[in-house]
Amino acid sequence: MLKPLRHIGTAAASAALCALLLGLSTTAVAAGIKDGLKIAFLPKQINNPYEVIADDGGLAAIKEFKGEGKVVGPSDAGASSQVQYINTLITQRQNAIVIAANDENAVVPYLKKAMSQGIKVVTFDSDTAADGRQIFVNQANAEGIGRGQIQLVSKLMGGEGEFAILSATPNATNQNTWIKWMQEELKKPEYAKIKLVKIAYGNDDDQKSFVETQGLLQAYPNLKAIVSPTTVGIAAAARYISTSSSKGKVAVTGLGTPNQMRAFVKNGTVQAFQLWDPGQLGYLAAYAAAGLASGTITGKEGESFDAGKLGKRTIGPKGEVILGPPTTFDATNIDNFNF
Ligand code: RAM
Repeated sequence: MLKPLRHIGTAAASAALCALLLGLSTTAVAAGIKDGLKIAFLPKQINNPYEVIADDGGLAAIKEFKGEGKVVGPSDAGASSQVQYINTLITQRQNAIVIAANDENAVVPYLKKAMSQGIKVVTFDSDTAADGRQIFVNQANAEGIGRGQIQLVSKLMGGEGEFAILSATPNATNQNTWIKWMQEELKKPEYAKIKLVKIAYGNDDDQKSFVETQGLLQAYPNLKAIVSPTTVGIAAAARYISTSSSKGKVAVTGLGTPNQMRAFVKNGTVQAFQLWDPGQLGYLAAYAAAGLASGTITGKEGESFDAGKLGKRTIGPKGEVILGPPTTFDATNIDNFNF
């Protein structure tokens, strides 16, 4: 009799221990995060597939810590298109706004107004000037992204020839920062035979990016590559080139989502391109916003916060939190990614 009883006792004890551990781990997922936080995502544009994945990642995080999440935003990435949404979110008394800014400065006065009323502001994907937010959640180190794009295109061009950049909007903070680092990288002697002939802007609009691609090919008959550091631009450029006589002659690379680029890799239009996981970016940004809104962090360098399945993250200089390094996709690995 003793043995089974002891056995039951042990089972009960281990069940209790399990419950305790489970309880602890549930608390750990949302360490210090208040229930019911109202967090709004404000992407560059609501109809950009990249932004949709990022926002969905944010909403998944908000569900984990039992907040109330929502996504609002403009259909174009114009400099001031987000202002009216910020004003509405202030009126609605959101606890935090998570914004991918279309312009470094245009939204700042409105975000400052939000912060002065106790609403926490996190930028992600595309930053504002530092006084417009408390934390910037960056997809990867900006210098690394910019330099990496040149290293990749140089390889695809065999180290020489003309190339053009097809960017997003002329005011996009993220693309402009990456382009600045691309130009820095180009100063190195190993790129002496590579020439950047033009920076074109497709405004993160599919049709405009398509037409700009056509224009680049016409204006620069010797073009050997187009680098498009925007998921909208690279997909439009690849679509144009895939059915043109430039296919196989002009390399297309940049930053794209594997799901949008898969067909172009398979049909030989694109050899390699890069990105990070946009869903993880939104997820991390939501946890940063929750930490600020719960008072567990203030945005100062050195503070750490719990980011759910992404673990503990630490705030770096200038309130920046970095997700991680980008991945290079090509025919050998693209099928391992579904976003
Ligand atoms: C587009 C947007 C976004 C950028 C990606 C790479 O979807 O411009 O801001 O991070 O491309």
